[in-house]
Amino acid sequence: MSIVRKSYGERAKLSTNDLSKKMFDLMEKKQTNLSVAVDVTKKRELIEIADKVGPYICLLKTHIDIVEDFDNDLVEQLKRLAKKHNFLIFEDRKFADIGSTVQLQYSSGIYKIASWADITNAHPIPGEGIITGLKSIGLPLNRGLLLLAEMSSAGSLATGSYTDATISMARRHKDFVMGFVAGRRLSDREGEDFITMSPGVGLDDKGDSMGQQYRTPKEVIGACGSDVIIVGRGIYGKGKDVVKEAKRYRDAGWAAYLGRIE
Ligand code: S5P
Repeated sequence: MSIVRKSYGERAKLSTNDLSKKMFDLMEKKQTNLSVAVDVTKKRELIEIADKVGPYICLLKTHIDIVEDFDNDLVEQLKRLAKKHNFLIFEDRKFADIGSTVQLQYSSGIYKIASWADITNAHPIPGEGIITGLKSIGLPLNRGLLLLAEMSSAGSLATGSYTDATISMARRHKDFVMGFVAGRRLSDREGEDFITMSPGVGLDDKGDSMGQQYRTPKEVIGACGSDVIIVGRGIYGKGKDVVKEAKRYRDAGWAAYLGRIE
């Protein structure tokens, strides 16, 4: 796989996927390829962190179902912060069911994810119907989907032919599938440009006690050609200064990107 030397701005111009275009444009303008994964269980904490990291991120990643005091006002506040700081919202729902079920999970229930999350993601395990189902809800709302082609955790089964089949599925739905959650750039075919977002990024630790594995922004963006670093506990973990860490990861991610395109 060759490393992409094009800037995010150039890729925005060339992209055929509306949301990728928006994402690349935002990254170029705001000079950040950092996404913060805010895995906290209290509404107030989620909003507080989102507001603090807002100026430094291109994308806020949520796990909305872990928030104990979830209500519609949380969604309204997140949307307001997204506007205030100019970032997109990614609900990391990891859908993994048949098309007809994911349609309902995406549009309905308490969370009504499709109504507020610019981006969500899905495991390709059920086959292409999962994309068709999500697309029927998301595309009319200008939403985008990431497929989990690889995972950052030790022993992940998403490797080899599974990852290859995921790329083929994405190619058949380029209007809705904007790219992948993966550890590296997966495709450099002429005329297509999937965005790659990589979790499992840390500057201080190598992993956690439950199989998470961390690499540095330099490895992920520079050597492996990914586009967005997803960082959680490295920024908001115990005793951390959230703003200081967000700046630090933003700077590290951006430096790795500049080193790659130059
Ligand atoms: O392979 C993956 C895919 C995802 S989306 N590995 C991951 O860790 N994630 C998510 O990224 C995970 O659900 C969590 O929200 C975040 C990583 O958090 P951290 O605290 O380990 O940086």
